[in-house]
Amino acid sequence: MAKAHSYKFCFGPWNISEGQDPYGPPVRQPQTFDWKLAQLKKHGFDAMMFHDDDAVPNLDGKSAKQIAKEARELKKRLDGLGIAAEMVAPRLWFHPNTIDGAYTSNDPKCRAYAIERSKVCIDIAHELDTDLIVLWLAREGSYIRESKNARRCVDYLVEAFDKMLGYDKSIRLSIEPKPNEPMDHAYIPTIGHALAIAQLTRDPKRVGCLIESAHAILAGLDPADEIDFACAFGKLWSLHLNDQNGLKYDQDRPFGCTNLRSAFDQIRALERNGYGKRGEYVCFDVHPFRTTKEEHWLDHLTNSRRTFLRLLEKVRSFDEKSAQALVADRNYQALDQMVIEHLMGK
Ligand code: GLO
Ligand code: MG
Repeated sequence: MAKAHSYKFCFGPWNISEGQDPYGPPVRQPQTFDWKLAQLKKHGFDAMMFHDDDAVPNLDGKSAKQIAKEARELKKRLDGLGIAAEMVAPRLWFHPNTIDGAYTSNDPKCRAYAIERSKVCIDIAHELDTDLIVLWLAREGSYIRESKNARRCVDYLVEAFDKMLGYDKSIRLSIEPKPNEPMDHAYIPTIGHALAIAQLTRDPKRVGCLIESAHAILAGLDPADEIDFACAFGKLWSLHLNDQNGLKYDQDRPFGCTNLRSAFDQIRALERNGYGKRGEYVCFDVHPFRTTKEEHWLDHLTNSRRTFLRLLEKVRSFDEKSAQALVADRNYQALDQMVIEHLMGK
């Protein structure tokens, strides 16, 4: 199998999930954070992604000093294990103040909470030595259109991003678009929206994006084209590879599980743009199937990594010269079959 080459891999503690869904409770006993860290290392991953409260649990009740202390302690443990923190993301969808949205809540007190919480997230990122703040804008959208003023919400979002950019001049914001779930419609559903709103902020250079394969598919878009688009702007700063079977709930399936060819195309796009060469990570935002037994609890992550590396070999051994000859001859039927044969192997 190809060596990891320039690719570095990561996942988040939430990717070792316990199996709860809207229709049933957890089916696996929660594991400790230390166990998750140890598994990450053991299975060839290099970094962990963090929500602010993955790094410092129950942070809403804690003082700034206490938060900094706990974050520093975590950093020491990560250093001891040789694990980097890829990013920190403010969890802006759990707290009662985020019921009607965070930055775009109709209530000014709730909007202020969201901004304060984001500053705490930035402080934690600082302690963990990462400059990347990921913004999955879970509840920035509406259930019914008339409940919010979408025009004003764009201003609220820009105002929040500006406050973060002004609070710490060294951080970068990486917006993770998703078109729906939990909302009916989100205000930043695609990479185009993320990169457009970046232009309205006080420092567009520090506002980029994160592509999640499933989110692109839910928006009816092709994840590989989204990758090329973001890279054309130099703005793809993180990546959540996974898979999604059609337009339904967000599935976070293992990478390549549903559409191997699309996974191949996503890696081709990463390769041609040199993704990873500037230190970016390949993260797998995947979840185990609910039926998974505890002894197989890491398999969705190790399988995603394995599929990535096997497909990377397929990308690197693809006969580009013959492919280009077929493109020149506009023989897309033969090109199509060539890709299929290559993926099927001997
Ligand atoms: C959910 C998102 C979520 C984010 C994570 C990091 O659909 O993909 O898992 O990636 O909270 O911000
Ligand atoms: Mg994600």
